[in-house]
Amino acid sequence: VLTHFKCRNGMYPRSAIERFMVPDDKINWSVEYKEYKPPNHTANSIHGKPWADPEIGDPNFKPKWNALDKNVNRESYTGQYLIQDRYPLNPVGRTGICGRGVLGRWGPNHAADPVVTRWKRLLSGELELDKNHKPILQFVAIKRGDTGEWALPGGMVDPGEKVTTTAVREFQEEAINSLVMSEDDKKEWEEKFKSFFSNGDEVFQGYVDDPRNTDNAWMETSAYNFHDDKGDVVGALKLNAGDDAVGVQWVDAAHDIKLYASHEDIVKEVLKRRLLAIT
Ligand code: RP5
Ligand code: MG
Ligand code: MG
Repeated sequence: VLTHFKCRNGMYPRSAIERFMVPDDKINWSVEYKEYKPPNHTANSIHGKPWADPEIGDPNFKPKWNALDKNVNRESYTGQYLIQDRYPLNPVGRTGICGRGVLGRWGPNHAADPVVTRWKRLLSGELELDKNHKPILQFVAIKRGDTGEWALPGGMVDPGEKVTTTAVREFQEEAINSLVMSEDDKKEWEEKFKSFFSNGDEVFQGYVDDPRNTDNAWMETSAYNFHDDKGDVVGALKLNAGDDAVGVQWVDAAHDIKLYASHEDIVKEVLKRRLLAIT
């Protein structure tokens, strides 16, 4: 069953607004919660941004909910979401805040997450094994500038952009700092890693328990695993934090790992699949 914790109770990010308390058993919209009066918040910073929707009720804003709306995907991976008095409703349930907070889109905000993996190796090149004699999977994590948490180097899908393209582009921007590369260096990099990034395995598609979610706007993502089994492709990757990332490193994909939003679930899924694939 889908649920959420990180977008419920406590302060809303980058604001002085406290979410209305939502107990576990009152998350679902179908459960009555008479006292529920969430504050309404849409951050000033998103008004008029080209990547943000207008206000609901703006005569020029005629969104097609639950559909591909021109270039903007307003479909949810969770199925049909409800519209209440013109506002889309979070498919998981109450978050204690309405409006769209810092998110640009009403309804689903689509992102993509790259999970770039390799096996941990000794200096000799041999696989390092854990105490159960299993190889140790590592993935590229970035430190988010906004919350300081370690996360996958994901980002928002641009209108009309292919989701797999977003995953690779965000990896380049946040983990390689391609934004400061010259066009020539970028071309060279792309040539070198073209085949590696051309076949990612889709490992997750769905709702993200992101701290920015509200009752009317939420994050969804598609995650792709790009795995370097021999370790000779990603070995050449020079990691360099860029854009809104303030750190980047290879991290062991352990079971007790703590990451931003739902990213630990995604990493655990990749770990499970990778270990299954070698036995
Ligand atoms: C998460 O937020 C997604 O899984 C993705 O990693 C990220 C996209 O937002 P930004 O990194 O662009 O803030 O929900
Ligand atoms: Mg980004
Ligand atoms: Mg990002």
